Amino acid sequence: MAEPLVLVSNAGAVRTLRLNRPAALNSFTTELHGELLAALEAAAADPAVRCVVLTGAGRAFCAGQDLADPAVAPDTTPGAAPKDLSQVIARYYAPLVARLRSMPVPVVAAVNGVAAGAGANLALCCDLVVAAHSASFIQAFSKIGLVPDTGGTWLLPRLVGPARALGIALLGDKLPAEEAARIGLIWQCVDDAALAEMAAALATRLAAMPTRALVATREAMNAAQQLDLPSALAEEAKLQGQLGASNDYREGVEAFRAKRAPVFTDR
Ligand code: T3D
Repeated sequence: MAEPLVLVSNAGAVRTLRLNRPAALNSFTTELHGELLAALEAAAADPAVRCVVLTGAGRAFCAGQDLADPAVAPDTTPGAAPKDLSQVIARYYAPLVARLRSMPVPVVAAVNGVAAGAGANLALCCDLVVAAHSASFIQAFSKIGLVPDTGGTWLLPRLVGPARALGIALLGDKLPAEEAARIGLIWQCVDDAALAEMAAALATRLAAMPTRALVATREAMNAAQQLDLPSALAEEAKLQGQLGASNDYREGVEAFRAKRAPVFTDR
């Protein structure tokens, strides 16, 4: 039987999804897309999962689209019709971004090596991005005549501002993890040897937190990008109204008053 393209493991309430095409730097084929989306759906549907970690097998996180995949690679035969990449994006990448950005639990990217093209933006779609010191981020699209996809045009200017976003996207240079953390593209850069432990500790911490409040925070911050202040205040009031009726809020306040650690259970 063929090895899975996404390795799934559990540690307590943390589910780790490991992209597993190391010989091709975990680049995306249609099969990998299918397995990753299914693994994310399964994690989203499993009440025992309270945080997801996304990482890569081998020396890379993900090198984006597999450029050797005949389904998408240009046919260089003279006169051959061009492939319609809009279909590839609509069918595979857009659903992946939508699924990641709407997960009912926080998602941590543990970027263990190079993250290029769609692979870089896959990582940036996650809620917190921790990268090994030797990892790097490359908006490789411009080098092959494409525009950033997998949410790159939306994410990059929001994360680092329009000037840096455009420089990163136009030049397609390798951005080392340390620099990515310095400019606010990612949450943290850690020693290579510490990555797995740090990502696990972060995920375990998030898993013990009030999940609904974390997810509502992500959603409110995303929504606020499009809102004026009065509308953002109204959105905060609406969410606070919902969360104020939750078991987790009651538990958080009770635990505070009793000077004990809270045990959050809502999801
Ligand atoms: O096309 C569409 O469907 C639209 C969607 C597009 C989304 C995208 O992601 S477009 C961007 C696609 N990705 C890239 O352009 C990145 C291509 N890869 C690289 O630039 C380099 O491989 C890296 C900078 C990521 C790493 O460089 P390096 O020197 O560490 O490794 P390498 O030697 O280049 O690669 C190692 C192997 O992985 C090599 O195979 P081999 O020679 O050992 O058999 C290489 O061909 C393979 N590999 C790396 N990236 C890809 C890949 N194979 C297929 N597709 C790849 N993207």
